[in-house]
Amino acid sequence: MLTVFSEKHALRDARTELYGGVLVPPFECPLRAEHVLARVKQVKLGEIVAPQHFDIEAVTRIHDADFIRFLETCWDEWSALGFEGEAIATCWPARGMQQERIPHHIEGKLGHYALAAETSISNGTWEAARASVNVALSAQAAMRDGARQAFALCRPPGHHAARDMFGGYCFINNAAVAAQAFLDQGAARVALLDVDFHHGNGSQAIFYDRDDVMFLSLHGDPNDAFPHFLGYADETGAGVGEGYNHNYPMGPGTSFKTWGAALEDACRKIANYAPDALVISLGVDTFEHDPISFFKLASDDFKRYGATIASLNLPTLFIMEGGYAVKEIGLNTVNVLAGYEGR
Ligand code: B3N
Ligand code: ZN
Repeated sequence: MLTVFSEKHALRDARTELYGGVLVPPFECPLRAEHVLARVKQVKLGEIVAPQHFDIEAVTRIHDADFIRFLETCWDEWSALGFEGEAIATCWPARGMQQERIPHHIEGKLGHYALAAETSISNGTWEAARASVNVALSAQAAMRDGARQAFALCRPPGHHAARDMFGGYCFINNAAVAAQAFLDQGAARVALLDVDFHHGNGSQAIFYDRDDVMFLSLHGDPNDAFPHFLGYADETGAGVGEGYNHNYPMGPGTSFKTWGAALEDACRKIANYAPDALVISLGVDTFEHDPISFFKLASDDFKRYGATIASLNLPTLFIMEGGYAVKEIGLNTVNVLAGYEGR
């Protein structure tokens, strides 16, 4: 399987994440991608290539232009004010306040465009996020040119990023941009299956009122897990999108038996939908020893579910999302890809 990887991921190297009321070193760190790349090389998964450059129009098919401009300029605006720390939102348009107004001051812009406070914007974040979406688009282009499957080793991840919001370590929604690229190249339907531990709120919101992308997500019950305010089972789509959104929230301690049954159900829905392409938001924070999650998948389970995804027999684009057990992230991620390839 082809892997696309950009060294520019390392430009996303924030010093701080807000967790438990304290600024801690981010769980989403450069070492993650390096470990995945090392494992791809170790098992000789296939060719590894650098991304091509894509015009921003591929990104603004999904994201608002003003949001992209904000991501591009946020660090400069923030650092020009002489703050000691990284850019973190502290003030939001809460209930009863103006939702649509975008204040001039960077504090106001951060509140408008942030969906949560844990993710700081640091120097280099924009460049890394831009490279990350180029990784996704390059892997997608390889499939346009004939590859049956590809692995986009994206970092930073993307599935929490909505049309005009960042957060949950995500800035540009790599999977959504890639799904849209399939459609723009002639696909009639794309399925986006999110197996990351966290609900892909950004992907869901982007495609919620559409029937050309079916979104399915297996994740920690938002009652107990980030992003808390989306990802419930009763969210089934809107308008022509009604019936094309499927959430599988699961509770603390969920085993592979339960998780695998949800995957089987999701795969049946995908097969009935008969998409032209399948995009997988591949997070491996479902791992039993992940430091921020609560599912109990073992390393071998990742191989097993890779094989389940392969049984759909669809052109499949894997997009890297979360996973914070850094020592095992390479093993678990590549197990999915190896399992998919029947190794
Ligand atoms: O959810 C958390 C969180 C939970 C537990 C933690 N422990 C026990 C150390 C630490 C953090 N934080 C909120 C931000 C989560 C972003 C998730 C990003 C992701 O992987 N999305 O797929
Ligand atoms: Zn996650």
